[in-house]
Amino acid sequence: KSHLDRVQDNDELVVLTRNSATTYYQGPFGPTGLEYDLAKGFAEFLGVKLRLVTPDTLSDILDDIQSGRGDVAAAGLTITEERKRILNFGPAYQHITPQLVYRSGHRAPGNIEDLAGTLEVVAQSSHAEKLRQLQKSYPELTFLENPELESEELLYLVWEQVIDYTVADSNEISINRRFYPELRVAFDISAPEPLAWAFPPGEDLSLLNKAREYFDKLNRSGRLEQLLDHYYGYVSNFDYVGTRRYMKHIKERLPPFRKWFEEAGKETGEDWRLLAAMGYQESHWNPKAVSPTGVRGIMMLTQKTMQHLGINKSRHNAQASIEGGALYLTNIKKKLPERIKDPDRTWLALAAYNVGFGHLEDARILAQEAGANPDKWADVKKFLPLLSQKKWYKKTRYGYARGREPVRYVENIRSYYDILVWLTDKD
Ligand code: ILE
Repeated sequence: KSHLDRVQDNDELVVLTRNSATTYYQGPFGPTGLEYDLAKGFAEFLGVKLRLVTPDTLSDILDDIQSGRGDVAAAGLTITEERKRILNFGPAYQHITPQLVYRSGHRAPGNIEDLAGTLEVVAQSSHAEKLRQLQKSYPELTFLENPELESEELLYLVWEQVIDYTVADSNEISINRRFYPELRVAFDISAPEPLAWAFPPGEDLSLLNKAREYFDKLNRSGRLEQLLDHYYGYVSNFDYVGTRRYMKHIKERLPPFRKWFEEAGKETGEDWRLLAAMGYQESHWNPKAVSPTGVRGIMMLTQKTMQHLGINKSRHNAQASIEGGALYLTNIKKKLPERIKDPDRTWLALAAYNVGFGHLEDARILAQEAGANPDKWADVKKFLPLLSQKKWYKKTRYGYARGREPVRYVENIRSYYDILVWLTDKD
């Protein structure tokens, strides 16, 4: 029986992937990520169910697909010379550039000979392969292959100044720079490279040929373009403005929306300035804002959430979006145990607004198990980031989450809120 027949007989497509912002994770509004969307589409195209498997490491993904423990590996994999010898690759769906990353405040290396410090990359990654090649021309070049961590985790270590450099794919870098703006690209490690799905080795190309058909269709319909734009398009024009810029926006952008924030505040009992601070964090008070997870408008809600809240207006309608955001926040607050009082109640609810209620619960459980207080934001915020590390999220109900994101989210809103309170208390 052919590979395709087996998939169809089992009524299941087993896709090996990894948890990361560019591939697959549980977002606040359900499973998301480019690979997730592509894999789901492919399973539908084949008329079978989708089963996602997330092996522990990149090496495991490669081993598993090589020995046929999985039908396809969809994990932001680069087509490399070494891999081509042991795997079959589907069509390229995206081109990315591997880049060397350092932290601002440190000297920017000009080129590979200019590195002064520790360089770590994901073990068995395309980056390790590339660096090994470079070592032939630059024998001085040394680096470590980290067998446990994801490339996002290595980016974080650079940010934390635990290591000096890493190499990561340009798409992962741009997404992660929104949260770690101090990460900087020093230079490209190579020309752009294709990403593609990997299939088990051998002569049986029946499933791979189906994937070709599928990607052809996505290409022709413009759907692939749309997906890439959906996940990456916004990144380049997303910036973390400083306080001065924020003050300027308070004068220039906030006034037309102020009455809607006040109205939503009255309706829900929330301080309008908190809602306004959320709106700023979400969209910089831009009613046309669009983001990767399909959220839109001033308060960055999904259409589903809007409907769920009983608001049948466009999310680009500022008043509707603001009302939706406020209602959504109070709904989350109602779900938190009575005993949690403000301000912790608000900070925890905001974190859930950003990362999803289930993930917040997971972090609170981890906090409790460690003897910390699950009702205190200051404690919970130490546990949220653990949700992006396998050894922790393995034990949780909802699994991987970009746990540093809600922390930054809440802390930003708190600063925006403080400033707004300070400004409006003066007048
Ligand atoms: N694109 C890179 C690779 O294929 C990533 C490394 C997945 C983390 O190795």
